[in-house]
Amino acid sequence: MPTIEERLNEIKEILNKASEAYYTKDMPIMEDYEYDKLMNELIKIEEEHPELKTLDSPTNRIGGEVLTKFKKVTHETKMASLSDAFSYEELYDFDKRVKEVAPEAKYLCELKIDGLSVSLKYSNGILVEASTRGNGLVGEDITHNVRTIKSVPLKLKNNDSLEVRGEIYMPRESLRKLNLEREEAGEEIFANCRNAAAGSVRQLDSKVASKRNLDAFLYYYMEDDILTQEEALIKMRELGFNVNPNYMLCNSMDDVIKYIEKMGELRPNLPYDIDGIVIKVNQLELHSIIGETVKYPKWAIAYKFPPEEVKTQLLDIIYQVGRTGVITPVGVFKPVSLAGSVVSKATLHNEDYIKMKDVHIGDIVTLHKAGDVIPEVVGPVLEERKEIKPFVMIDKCPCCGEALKRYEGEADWYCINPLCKDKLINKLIHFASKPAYNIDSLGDKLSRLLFELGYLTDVSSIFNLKFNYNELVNIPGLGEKSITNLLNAIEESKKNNLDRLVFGLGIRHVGAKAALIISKRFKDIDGIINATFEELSNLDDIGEVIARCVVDYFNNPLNLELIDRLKNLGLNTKYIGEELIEGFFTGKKVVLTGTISMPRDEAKMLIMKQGGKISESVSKKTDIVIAGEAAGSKLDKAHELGIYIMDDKEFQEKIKR
Ligand code: 0OX
Repeated sequence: MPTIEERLNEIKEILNKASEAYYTKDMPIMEDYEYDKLMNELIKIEEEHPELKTLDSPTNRIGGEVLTKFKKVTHETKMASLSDAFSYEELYDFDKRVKEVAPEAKYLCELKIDGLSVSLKYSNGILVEASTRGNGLVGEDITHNVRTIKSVPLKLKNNDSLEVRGEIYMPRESLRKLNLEREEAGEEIFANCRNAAAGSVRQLDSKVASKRNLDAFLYYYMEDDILTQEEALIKMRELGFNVNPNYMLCNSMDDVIKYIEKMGELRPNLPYDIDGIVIKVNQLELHSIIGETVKYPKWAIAYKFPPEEVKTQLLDIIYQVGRTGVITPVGVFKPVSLAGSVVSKATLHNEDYIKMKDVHIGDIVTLHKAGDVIPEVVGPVLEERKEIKPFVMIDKCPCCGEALKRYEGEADWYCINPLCKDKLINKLIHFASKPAYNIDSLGDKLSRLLFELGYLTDVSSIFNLKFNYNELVNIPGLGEKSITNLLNAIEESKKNNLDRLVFGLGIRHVGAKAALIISKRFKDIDGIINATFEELSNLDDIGEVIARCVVDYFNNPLNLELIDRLKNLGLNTKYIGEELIEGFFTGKKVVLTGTISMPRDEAKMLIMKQGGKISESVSKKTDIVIAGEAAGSKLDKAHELGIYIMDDKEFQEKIKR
C-alpha cells in the first residue's frame, strides 16, 4: 500500500502529464472521466492533509485563491515592447538598419498573438511567479490566475530555475461563449479577445479566471543555453510550454513578406486573434550588437495587419422599425467569418448612407469591424458587380404599411403611425430597459409575449398588469413566482427619478443625458410640459433639434393623456436629486489615507455617490482602506486587521464603474 504522500505524488504526476498531453501536445492520453476522478481524489487528500498541498498541485487549476490586492513585481530584466511597422517599406528600412551592423542576420517570424504579455518564473522546476508587463519595469503578480491556465506547466520535467515570457490570450470560441453568457446575465460584453484576457487575469478571485478558458503561448526564453530564437522556441516546447507552431525562419525580407501574406490569409481561420507578425533576428549573439533604443529592441519589429476585411454578398436589405418609428435598413449577408465571429447582418444606418456607399442588393461587398466589434460595410467590389440595380428606399412602413416621413434636415425615415405594432413593442422594451425605467424582470422576450397576448399595449399598461394577476400566472412558462417578482419590480420602479421617466418615454433624440439635464432644470413633468423651445434650447448640451422634439412631443394630446394616466397610476413625476449609483462602494465603510491622484473631497463625493460611508479611522468595521502615496499608520492598522487595501490605481478603476 502506498502512503498518502506517495499516492498524492503519483496522482499529481499523472494529472500534470495528462494536462501537458492534452493542452500543449494536443494528444490526449486520458479520458475526461478518469481525469476528473483522479482530480477529485487529489482534492480530497489535500482537504484532509492541507500540509501536503504544494504549488505544483493540479488542484491549483481550479482556482480558489482570492487576493485582496495585486502585489507589485519588479522585473529583473525589463519587459520590452515592440516597435511597429505598418507597411512593407518600413520593414525594408528595418532590414537595412539591421544589415548595416549585422549582415549575416536571418529572421525568425512569429504570429503576433493579440493578448497580454506575461513573465513566468520557475524555481527548481516549480512555477513560483507570474507577472504582467505593467510599465515594463514593474508589473503585477498574477500567479494565482496563471496557475489556472491549463497549458502553463505548474512543474517542469527537469528541476530548472528559469524565466520565460509570452502572451496570455483568450481563444475566439471562449470569447464567444463568455459574451453569450454575459449578454444573458445583462452584463457588458467584452469588445475583443484581448480585453477579455486582460479583464480575466486582473481578477482577485482565481475562480473567475479558471472559468474563462484562457491560454498562453510562450515566445521568449530568458536563459543563455541556446544560440538562436528558433532554438529557444524548440527548447520551450521540449520543456512542456505551449509554443505557437506557425513560426518560420526566413533568409531575407522578401521571404518575410511572403510569410506575412500567407499568414494574413490564414488569419481569419485561426482559433485566436493575431494583430500582426513579429520579426526577430534569429541569431541571439547579434542582439547585443544591434542594440536597443530606450523603448524598443532594435533587433525585432512588429508588422501590424490592417483591420481584417472580408468579401461577401449582400443578399438583401431588410428594415427594422425602432421605438421612435425610425426605419433602419439592415444588410443581410451571405454568412462570413470576420475577426472571430460569423457575420450575417450589419446595420446600413439610413438611405443616405447606402447611397453614399453605393451598395446594391446582390453586390459583393467588403466588410470590416469598426472598433473591433461592429461589422461595417466598407463598400461594394465594383469589378464584381453583375447587374446595375440601384438601391431604392422603401416608402411604406414594413410593419403597418403607413406612408413613411422624412423630417427636414434628417437622414432617417420614420413611421408616424402611433399604433404601429413594431413601434409599440419597441417603445415598451425601451421603457423597461436598464438605462431607462430599469424594470429588471421585464425583458425583451416577456414584453413581446405580453404585448402579443394583449396584456401590454402602451407604457401605462405595464402598471395595470397587477389587475391581470390570475391570468398572468397561467401563461405557460411563467407561474406565480415570476409574476410576483415582475409585479413587485413594477411597483418598486414607480419611485424612479424623473429623468428615467423622461428617457423612457422614447422622445426622438432625447437620450439619457438629455433627459437628466432637462429633469434637473425643470424639476417635475409639468415643468417640462410647459417649457418653451427657447428655455429648452438655452440649456447646456441641449440643441435646437432636441428642444424641438421635446416641445413637439408634449404638444401631442395623445402623449399628454399618457402622462395623465401615468400620474394617476402613481408614478413619481418629480426630480428627486442625484440618484445613487450602484457600485463597488455601495454599503461599504471606507477610509482614505495617503495621497491619491484626485482631490480628497472629490474622491469622497464619488464614494458617497455610490452609497459608501466615509470614516476617518480604521476599525474592525472598516471594509476598505484606500491607501495612496506615503500612507502611514492607518495603512499599518489595516494590514493588522486584515482589511481590504486598495491602491490608487485600483480605486480609479473601481470608481469609473
Ligand atoms: C506576441 C509577441 C510579442 C518580446 C520582447 C522583444 C521581442 N504578441 O505574440 N512579443 C514578442 O517578442 C518580443 N514576440 C511575440 N510573438
